[in-house]
Amino acid sequence: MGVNDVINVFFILTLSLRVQCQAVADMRAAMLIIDIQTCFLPAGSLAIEQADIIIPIINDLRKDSGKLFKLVVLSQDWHCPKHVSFASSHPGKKPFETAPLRYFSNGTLCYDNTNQTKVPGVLTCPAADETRHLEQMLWPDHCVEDVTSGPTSSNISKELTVTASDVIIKKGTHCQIDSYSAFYDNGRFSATELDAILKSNGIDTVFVMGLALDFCVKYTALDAKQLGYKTYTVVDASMAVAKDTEKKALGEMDAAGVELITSHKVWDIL
Ligand code: VGL
Ligand code: ZN
Repeated sequence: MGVNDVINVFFILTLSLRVQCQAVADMRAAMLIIDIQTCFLPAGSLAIEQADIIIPIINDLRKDSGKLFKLVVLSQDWHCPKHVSFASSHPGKKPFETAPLRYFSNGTLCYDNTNQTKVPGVLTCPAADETRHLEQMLWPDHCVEDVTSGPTSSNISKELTVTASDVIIKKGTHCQIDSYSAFYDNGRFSATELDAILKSNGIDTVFVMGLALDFCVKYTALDAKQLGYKTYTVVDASMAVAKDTEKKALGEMDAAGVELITSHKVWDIL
């Protein structure tokens, strides 16, 4: 091997190193892993059928392309024991029925005599309609704050790979309003810290996956897109509550410009 060969090898090595560093420097993508919690898994109180099969897919994504994500965010549905989204908070109502809810403009719930959704301690709505209406789907008690065992546990699954640098975002933390999106509550009265955390890390692209595809994954992806992030929903790393709402959710995300992909595609995009 002559001097020129040595120089050439050196040149090629430093070039490939620079290309790799460039890839790392340009890495502005985050993984948003939504609500992989006991309450939504097969033994949970709001069990999503076969939800457990997506966990190894998410873990593999972290393993194979994990170093290419600048940030991994885990969201956690986190409700007070008498949360307004629980059917048990509405006398006479059963899970999967809906209830009309009315809110003052500051996001506090008011009680409208025309519906049967009286929640203890809630003020009566003003006669003049200065309130916002939300049709709330009522759920079984689930993901109760600080409950760490049993079907209503809000624990993140022990099967999911979690590392010390992961960011955890709690959602649904206000007793009187539900929150499907990891960015805002359902009335958009308040925001979580997610957008600020993504922005402060220079994130411009998000890959959303988890539970449930037709609720929290959908609303998180729609909000991410609206907030200006390049947004991908990883469909095979997500599971829906029901087939009909799954189809509708995929259509809504597609129409909003969210890219629907499978986990195999992630590596090609990054
Ligand atoms: C969810 C229903 C109620 C979800 C949360 O994570 O999709 N669904 N709370
Ligand atoms: Zn919930």
